[in-house]
Amino acid sequence: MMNKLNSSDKNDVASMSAARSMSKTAPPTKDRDGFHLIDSSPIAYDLDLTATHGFVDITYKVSTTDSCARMAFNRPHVLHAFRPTTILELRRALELAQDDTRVAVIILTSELLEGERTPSFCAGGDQTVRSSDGGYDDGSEEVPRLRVLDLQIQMRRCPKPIVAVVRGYAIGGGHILHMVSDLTLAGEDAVFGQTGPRMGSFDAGYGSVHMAQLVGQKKAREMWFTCRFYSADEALKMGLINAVYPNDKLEGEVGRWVRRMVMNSPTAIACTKAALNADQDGSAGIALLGGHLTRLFYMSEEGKEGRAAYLEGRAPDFRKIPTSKL
Ligand code: 1HA
Repeated sequence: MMNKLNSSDKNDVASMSAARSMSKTAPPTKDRDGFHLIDSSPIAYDLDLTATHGFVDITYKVSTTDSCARMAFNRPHVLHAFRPTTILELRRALELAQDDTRVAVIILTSELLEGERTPSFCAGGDQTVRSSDGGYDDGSEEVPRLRVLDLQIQMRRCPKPIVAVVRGYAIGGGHILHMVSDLTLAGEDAVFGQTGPRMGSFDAGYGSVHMAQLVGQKKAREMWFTCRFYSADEALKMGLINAVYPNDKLEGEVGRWVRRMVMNSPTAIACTKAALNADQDGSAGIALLGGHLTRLFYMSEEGKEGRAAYLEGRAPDFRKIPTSKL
């Protein structure tokens, strides 16, 4: 009964029956959720789509077995600092993952060159292409821009959960990308921090507002005003991340989290994500949640009757449909 489960054991896990005790008097246990029984082998990616899409600053892969996509910074010589090209590619990859019906969860991480380079998730904006004209400029766009802000918004609006998987440095704009991700799983060598006020930058958007929601106002001010760095354990204690694992166990544990999430209802997750974001995102946040509702309504009998009546040139007959239980 206590076998390891993988995502193909959908019925078993949906009822969480494998974690059920045979005894009718067993004490309640948090292990009843069956999470510990889920397969914790690293995810195997059967599709490497990096070259297909001409990506050079990132890699992009899909696992059709585990229903997830993985987009990874691939600039280890600068600790995965991003330039405009990197952000353009990430935005395209996110679009691909969002529209791919084989994908339910999206991982944002970095390629590691263990033993050759300091592990890093992302060291923020590449300062060698920071222009004096109000943005970053590597020749890929007409005008210097701060496109990472658009990526942050795209991540918030993406209906699928985004999991940041962090080894090493998550600094500056890289730190903000992990915060904007829905979940963060870290290796024990992860280091988190902002550097803006030391090197002439700041993020007065999610980088400040969302940080304060995660760690509280005092800690957020400390992070920004002092530019101190924090260990993975400290980050966990302050609510900045979800879990820390030994470096050699991280990929397997990521597999476990992903496999559990892809067993759950994508619609429930999408609507909850939109709801959790709605207060910070104001009217745009409510509009996204409202858009999810409208799409569901379009699939309902009432929605279809309205369309049919219009196309058939008759009055709609909503009375033939049992009244809404809302
Ligand atoms: O704030 C924003 C924005 C705000 C609003 C809107 C848009 C924004 C967009 C971006 C940003 C920002 O990201 S600002 C923050 C930019 N990032 C930083 O200030 C971090 C800079 N890096 C460091 O402080 C350190 O590298 C480190 C603490 C993360 C690690 O130190 P370490 O292990 O001593 O490595 P280090 O030798 O410094 O770096 C390794 C190599 O990577 C170096 O190159 P090398 O000398 O080997 O040729 C280093 O220059 C390069 N590198 C690291 N970070 C960056 C970088 N090169 C360019 N840009 C970087 N950010």
